[in-house]
Amino acid sequence: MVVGVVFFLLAVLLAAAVTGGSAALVEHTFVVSQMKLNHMCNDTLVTVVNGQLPGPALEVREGDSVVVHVINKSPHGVTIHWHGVKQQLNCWADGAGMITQCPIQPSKNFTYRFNVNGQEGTLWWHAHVACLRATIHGALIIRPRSGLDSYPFPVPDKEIPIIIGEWRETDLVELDRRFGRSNYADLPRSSMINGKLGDLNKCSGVTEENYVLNMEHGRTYLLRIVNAALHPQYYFKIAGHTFTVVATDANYVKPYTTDTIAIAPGETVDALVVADAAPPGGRFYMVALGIISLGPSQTRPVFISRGVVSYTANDPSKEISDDTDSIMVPEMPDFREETTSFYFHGNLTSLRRPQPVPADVDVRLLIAVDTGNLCRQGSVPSAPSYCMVTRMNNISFQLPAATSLLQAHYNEDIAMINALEDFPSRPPARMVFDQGHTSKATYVSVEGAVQRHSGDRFSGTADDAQLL
Ligand SMILES: *[C@@H]1O[C@H](CO)[C@@H](O)[C@H](O)[C@H]1NC(C)=O
Ligand SMILES: *[C@@H]1O[C@H](CO)[C@@H](O)[C@H](O)[C@H]1NC(C)=O
Ligand SMILES: *[C@@H]1O[C@H](CO)[C@@H](O)[C@H](O)[C@H]1NC(C)=O
Ligand SMILES: *[C@@H]1O[C@H](CO)[C@@H](O)[C@H](O)[C@H]1NC(C)=O
Ligand SMILES: [Cu+2]
Repeated sequence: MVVGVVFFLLAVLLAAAVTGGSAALVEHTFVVSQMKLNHMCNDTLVTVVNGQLPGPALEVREGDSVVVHVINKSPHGVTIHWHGVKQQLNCWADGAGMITQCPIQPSKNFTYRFNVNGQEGTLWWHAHVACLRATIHGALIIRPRSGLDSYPFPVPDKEIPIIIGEWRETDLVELDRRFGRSNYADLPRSSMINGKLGDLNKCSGVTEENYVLNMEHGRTYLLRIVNAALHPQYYFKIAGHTFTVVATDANYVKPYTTDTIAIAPGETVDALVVADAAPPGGRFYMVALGIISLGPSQTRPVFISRGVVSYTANDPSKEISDDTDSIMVPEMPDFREETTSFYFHGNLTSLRRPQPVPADVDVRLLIAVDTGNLCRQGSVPSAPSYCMVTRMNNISFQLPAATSLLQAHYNEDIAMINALEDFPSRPPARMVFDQGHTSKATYVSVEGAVQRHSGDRFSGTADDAQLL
């Protein structure tokens, strides 16, 4: 009998070995706190995880269970959203502030528990309260359960997370309040690559540090690129190199070769790079350039950060003081140009066989998304009369103030559930779909939008949908 059990266990263990092992429990502690960072002649107080910007990368295998203890030592309420994780049966762990949970209050803690099933590639995590995600973020790397040999591409020699971010000197909670009042005047001071502003940024004769990636000639690298910026898309290039895109947002794609990556905020792109550029001992700038949609008469500063790919494997601190003229510079698309991004995304197709989709349609929904201004009624005197909101079919949204939506649903809070309006199946007015380069939908004739949850109410105004 005992022998039988032992054999059974051995069989289970062997089966596990053949399939690459069983799911593991990956446990981390995230301490959220504030620290001062000095860039561009200013000390700025930033809220970060574990004293790092970007925060720590979580590395898991498909099928693993993840446990993250968040200890909030900052003065702000925070949640952590596991961006892109499907969260099947883990909805309490999704971390969307006031949707799935109330923010973790200062000096409190909260433990996230979720499973990462059926997804491989790169995702990321970020704060989901106010604009804190600008500094509270990091990569979430999901490798195949049965080992790297099951990558649908040649196994790289090394994997490198590349986090594109923005350096802002404005307090991020205050920034969120200003955005809520349609004040978009606060711009980032610079972009960042892996927390470095790069040598295009100088202040009082001090040049900001570059992110340096040492490569060995002939080796293959898998870059796991995340756009953690608040707003813009980015173009990303490395002089003298091409990328083979193999995945986006934790979905494998048919390998696509390009010299320019376009990446939207929140998006991830996994791309192979072979260190095969001549000269073999050379150095090459990598550039992240923010894309801005601008009218012909508008101007805006350019947001750009550059790092250095170096084949020299010297002491990186020595390289920065080196003569930078010898570093090869990539030719970037214009920062107002959107076609490159359009084609980049058009060339991404799934590697998997087409999934069966339902062929018979029971209900057709027409969904129009736009932004417009709403008139705030009877609200605080200091509040401005307009604030910009995004709308779907004339319905906007305001976060509840006291109870999260999931909690209200779970507790059958009827009053709160009744406050949610039914989403209309069509927009209230005819829409024009501009086929020009902006392809934005706009109302032809417009009335106001209202949505209530709790707290402030909105009422419509006559000409509130401005074309952006
Ligand atoms: C940061 O430094 C610049 C000078 O480089 C200054 O003009 C600006 O006001 C400073 N910003 C803050 C928030 O201190
Ligand atoms: C989190 O808070 C609970 C209750 O306040 C406490 O028992 C626990 O030790 C805390 N955990 C950590 C990791 O600080
Ligand atoms: C793919 O990229 C090429 C080159 O930029 C472009 O000409 C083509 O139209 C793109 N394909 C799609 C479907 O967007
Ligand atoms: C949009 O919603 C508001 C508030 O419910 C309503 O007064 C207005 O008529 C709606 N607009 C249109 C075009 O239906
Ligand atoms: Cu997200």
